[in-house]
Amino acid sequence: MPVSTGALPITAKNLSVIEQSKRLAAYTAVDKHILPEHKIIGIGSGSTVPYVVERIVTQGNELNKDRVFIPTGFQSKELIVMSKLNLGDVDQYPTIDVTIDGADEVDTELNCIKGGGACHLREKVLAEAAKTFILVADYRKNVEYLGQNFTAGVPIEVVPFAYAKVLQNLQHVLGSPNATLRMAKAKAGPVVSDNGNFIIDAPFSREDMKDPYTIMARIKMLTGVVEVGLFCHMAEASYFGNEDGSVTVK
Ligand code: ABF
Repeated sequence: MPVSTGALPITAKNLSVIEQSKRLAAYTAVDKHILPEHKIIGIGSGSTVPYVVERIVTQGNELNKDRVFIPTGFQSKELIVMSKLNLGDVDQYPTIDVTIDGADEVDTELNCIKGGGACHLREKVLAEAAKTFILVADYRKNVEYLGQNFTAGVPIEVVPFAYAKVLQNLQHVLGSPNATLRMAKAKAGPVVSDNGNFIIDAPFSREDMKDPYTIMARIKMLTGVVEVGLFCHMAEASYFGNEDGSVTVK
């Protein structure tokens, strides 16, 4: 059940309410879950995660000099390097103490949609590698069921060679007639992930989304699909910053 902790006052005058909410969620999650004994830390992607890193930096160089930070992609790698934290890779550290990441939507069972930023393959690897996986987001991401607000659909990473066939299967076999290939801004071409793959966004009905695990498993069976942006029963907790300065914890 959600509980409101009212953990931190929001004071920054130059941040919008949404940015303040992201920061509140991130700070609260770091304070609760990034403990002195945690040495290997996964850093996710998106616009909430910079506040996670910002808070970790305030824990001080004494603690951080003995830690290694594993990024989920180009953006978080830059963030780690710019913050002068130690950079590592998941092939060196396949077991991570805690990974903190953002989400596009989180339901009441802590299932979530991720991949709005096209990083969900690496995000899922770091989520699975983590002993504890924590989500941080602003209040707009806190939903009853997946697809409630995030209507773009489930992000699906596909190898370029197979995208047309996967798209056809999603539209005509798996019940997502509006599935589309994600295009870069100004339609300059398809969005390409950090792994050199394409992204398909596939909206599913409310009925289908009642069972996200089954949808995820069916999509993953399509040849050419690399990863699906449905994370089912992976997160231990999710923190949402609210407009009134409180934090909802699921
Ligand atoms: C990543 O960034 C995602 O998987 C998700 O698509 C997005 C969440 O972004 P934000 O923190 O910007 O809302 O974590």
